[in-house]
Amino acid sequence: MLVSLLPQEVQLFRHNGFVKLPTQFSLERVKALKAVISQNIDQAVEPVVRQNDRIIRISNLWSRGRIFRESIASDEILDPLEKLLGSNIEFVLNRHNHVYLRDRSSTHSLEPHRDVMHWSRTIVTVLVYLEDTNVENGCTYVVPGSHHLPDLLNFADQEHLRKIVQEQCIPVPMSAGEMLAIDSMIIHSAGRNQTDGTRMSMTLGYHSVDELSPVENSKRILVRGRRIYRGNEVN
Ligand SMILES: O=C(O)CCC(=O)C(=O)O
Repeated sequence: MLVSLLPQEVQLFRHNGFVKLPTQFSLERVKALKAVISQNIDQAVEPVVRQNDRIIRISNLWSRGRIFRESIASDEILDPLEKLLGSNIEFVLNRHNHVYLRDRSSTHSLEPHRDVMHWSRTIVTVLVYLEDTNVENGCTYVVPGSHHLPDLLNFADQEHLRKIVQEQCIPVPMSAGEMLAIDSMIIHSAGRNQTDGTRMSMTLGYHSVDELSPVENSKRILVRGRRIYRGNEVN
């Protein structure tokens, strides 16, 4: 039986802006995902992002086959997410939905950033690590609680942001198969890979079903529960 998030862990997520999921992918699943990802990279299956002629990101995972769809909609992810997002959950196609393969030369996502612009439209991002990540090979960094900070990225004086990031950012080392859920308003970045190896991870975005939207959104895939509409004119 799968374990889920405790109420206290939900509270920590709300407070800190991130939580390590109690579930993880089996090493068999990790191996199978890595094999398909390597194949996609070798065959340069579009859409991909290159840096120095090397593919460092493959995008649109949802359309890349069964193993990705099964992983994105897996109980390992959705059981704990239900505690954060409720029972009706959509996968977001047009934010993240990608795998990064980072090496020493990769510079993507090294700058501290938020994935979304406003707390009223945030998403939950799940980072799935397909290789062990640590300070040496560039694990994820977060500024705990920074999802609550107003207007931080718009400060005229970017010195504030730099100081906060420099002094308050903490590394989150994770093992292969483990998963980190973040509120996408949290200030975060990938670390620099200083090794000769790679650092592979999937970045996946989820949202609760929008109860006030009467139309289907083609950029959202229902992965658990059902679409509900609760606009005033029908209640
Ligand atoms: O891989 C990470 O540690 C962070 C990824 C990230 O920031 C992104 O994909 O937007």
